[in-house]
Amino acid sequence: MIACVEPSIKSGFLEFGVCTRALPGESESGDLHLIAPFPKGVLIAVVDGLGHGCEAAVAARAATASLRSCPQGRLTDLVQRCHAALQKTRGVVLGIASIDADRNQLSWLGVGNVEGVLLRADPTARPSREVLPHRGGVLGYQMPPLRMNTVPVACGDTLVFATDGIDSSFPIESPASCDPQTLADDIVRRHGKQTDDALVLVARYIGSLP
Ligand SMILES: [Mn+2]
Repeated sequence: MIACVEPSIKSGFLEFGVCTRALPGESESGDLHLIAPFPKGVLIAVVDGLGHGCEAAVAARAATASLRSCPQGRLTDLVQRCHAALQKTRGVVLGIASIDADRNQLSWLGVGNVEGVLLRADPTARPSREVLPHRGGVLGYQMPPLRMNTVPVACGDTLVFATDGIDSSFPIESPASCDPQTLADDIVRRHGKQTDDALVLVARYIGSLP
């Protein structure tokens, strides 16, 4: 069953869509997302609790609660705090990004198997896409040395996060004109695996709303 949040939502500095599907037979997904605006920025995260079902969902909820409680600040500090909050859980892998809307910068990092790509709206931009820097590991269990990148971000640029319930070879066409929710739904429908929970988050940077 596919549970979609429709239509695309505008929040803070983003227009976004999320599509998620629990492993067939499970009532709960261990894949969760978080959009947490703060003054002059927004935190965006996708977490995948280890395994699936109830215990995976418990770990994923603990991770999003930790991040939501304090969404502003250095990403490495947020992730350290999240790691500490997950010690008694199965742990999670995650992709996380923080946008500084004053500077038009995006910082991001990944731990474990979450894919992330930032697609440029400007057709002449080179490179036309950036890939999430990530390291192997599991938050709450074995945290690797974190590797964070900071890149410029412009209005219309689109961030896509996908958990490993999505075939990692999923193609992403230039989505500048594509509605974020439609794109998220499409990726899950066409590239979701039947063997794991799946979640796709598509977030387009729109700057400050008038
Ligand atoms: Mn998974």
